[in-house]
Amino acid sequence: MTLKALSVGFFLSQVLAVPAPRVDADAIPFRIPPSAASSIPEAQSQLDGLASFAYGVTKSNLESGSERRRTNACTLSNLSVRREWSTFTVRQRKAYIDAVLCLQKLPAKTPSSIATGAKSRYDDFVATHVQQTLGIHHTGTFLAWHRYYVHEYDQALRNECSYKGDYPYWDWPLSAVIGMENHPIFDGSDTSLSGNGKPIPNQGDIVVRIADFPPVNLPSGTGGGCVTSGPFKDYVVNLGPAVLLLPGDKVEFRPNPLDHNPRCLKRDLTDTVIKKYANATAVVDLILRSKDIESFQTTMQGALGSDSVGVHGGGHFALGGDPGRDVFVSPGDPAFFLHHGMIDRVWWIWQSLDPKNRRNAIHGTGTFLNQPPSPNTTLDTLIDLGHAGGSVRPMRDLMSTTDGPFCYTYL
Ligand SMILES: [Cu+2]
Repeated sequence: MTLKALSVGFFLSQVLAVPAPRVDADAIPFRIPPSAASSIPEAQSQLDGLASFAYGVTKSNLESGSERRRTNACTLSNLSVRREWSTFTVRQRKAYIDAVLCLQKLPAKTPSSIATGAKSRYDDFVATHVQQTLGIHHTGTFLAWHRYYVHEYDQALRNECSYKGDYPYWDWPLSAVIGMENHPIFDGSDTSLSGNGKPIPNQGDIVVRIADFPPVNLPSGTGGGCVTSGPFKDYVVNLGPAVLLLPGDKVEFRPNPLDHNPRCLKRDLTDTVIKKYANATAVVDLILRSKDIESFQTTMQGALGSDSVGVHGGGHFALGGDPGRDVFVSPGDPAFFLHHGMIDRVWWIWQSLDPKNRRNAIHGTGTFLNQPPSPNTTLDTLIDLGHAGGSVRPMRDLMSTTDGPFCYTYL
């Protein structure tokens, strides 16, 4: 939180007014705010407080062991910490980038009979997401599936590319304050995940259409073309498009998005979108207003028929470009994995506010908006990440960041 506090120093005093992490949950003098502040600095302060509280709850659970299974080896001493990219040193950023580049060079495990376009270990993750998209968005599995997916990506970086650092996430509210291109993830430097795409002027709106619901119109950004600098300037996107939304209400797709279709990574960084859908007020409002998992995950993905794409869509559409605007192929942009780190963090915070009722809360079925109708997702529903990695696991293993196979927290 150091740099965040620095970059938005004008409300440093309020940040300091909330308890710092590394304190016992019971000792946290924290009152859950009744609602999100409309003032961005105040909402940021609320969010910092909520995250500190969640950290305290996680820590206290590990100390007491009350939430742990006896077989679980997660303790305070091996608890890994996920941090915002801005808090990484130059060296730490480079280590992470090197590991991602390594994954993009390793051979794929996905047989070409399944996906001729899966050319690298990195592509295994993209291919799995493409194959399962309609079973993992607007379903009961959405949050847990992506938690497991991000975890296995983290594991691949460590086990196959010798990564030893912390896992990074993307703090959207910071981008909403300082602008996408000023965020160290997207500033285009050697220590970013590459920046904006080459500017393409006079682009039309992006029109998001789902089923028969009224569409949501989003402005296009300040880029649109291939990224021009940074570590992923020469990175080749191999898979897709499947349903790529283009400016001017157009859609691009391939008959088989798993076929090989090499092209550059495009971005269209869009401040308007991150400011509108994923600023601090929006994030805190999502956390505080959602009283059950149904409303939490629906609001997060954009309630259909509302004019919102939620914080989830907010992050994806603020990246823009190709494959950023393709719900199937979006993990083809390396920033996806920092975006979904933040998605997971927000879920972790929300769960921590009422662990008894929220830790195992699931709502939904196994099909996108339950079309075609399918059975309800339960704690016994199995999640299979295919060639991306990991064993087939029941949902119950994926509901906690410390009780089960995972052992991490967020700062
Ligand atoms: Cu997804």
